[in-house]
Amino acid sequence: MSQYPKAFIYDLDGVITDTAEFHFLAWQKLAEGIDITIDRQFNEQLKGISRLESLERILALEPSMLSLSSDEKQRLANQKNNHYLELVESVNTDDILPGIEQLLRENKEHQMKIALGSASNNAKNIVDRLGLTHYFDYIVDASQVKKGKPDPETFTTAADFLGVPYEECIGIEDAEAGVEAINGAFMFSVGVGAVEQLAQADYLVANTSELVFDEIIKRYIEKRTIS
Ligand code: B16
Ligand code: MG
Repeated sequence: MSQYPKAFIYDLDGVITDTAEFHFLAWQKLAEGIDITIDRQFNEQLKGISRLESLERILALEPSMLSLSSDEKQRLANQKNNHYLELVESVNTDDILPGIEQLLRENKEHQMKIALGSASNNAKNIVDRLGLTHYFDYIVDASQVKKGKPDPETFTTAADFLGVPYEECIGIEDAEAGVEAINGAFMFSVGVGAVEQLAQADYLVANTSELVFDEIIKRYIEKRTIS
């Protein structure tokens, strides 16, 4: 038991629920309004990245847009968020990704701490809509960190609040920037997605239904034994 990790820190978008599609649709609508086209492949690099940083990456596709004032950029970011908030109104308990609630339950059964580490300012709202708030000992969203992913601050802020050493935490992420953040915090990283983006994860699964508690713990213990 002492070899077990003491905390699990979950990313939100792409791990607990698939809000990535809503972020994509909201950005696409915003981009269309300023004559920029984005596709799902481009959207991959926006995953886990803050709202303003995502906007900068979109504007960089059309160099004339880079001269916009910061007020104008803020206005566009707000507009995107309004599109996003309209889309997430339909989010409910059916939108929890497969395997997630089972994993949260097993964390609780093993007296492990549970935190959320999200780059989204809407994280608390989404977790509430999913009916999962009671599982979380702490929620870190974009408002609590100075440096977003790939900086480790999102994950270290959660572990510091929980009082758990970083090496005894497991972080779960679907984004390249997120896996980099977990690794940078010297936590055990579980990646959900494709090896092309997440090769740096300590343990990689293709989708959330493969997030099996016993297997994650086994891999964590193996890594801790070797290092
Ligand atoms: P918001 P995560 C991230 O959530 C999303 O992956 C990313 O696409 C989004 O831009 C970011 O949150 C900010 O979201 O506009 O709601 O503040 O994956 O870190 O849970
Ligand atoms: Mg994510």
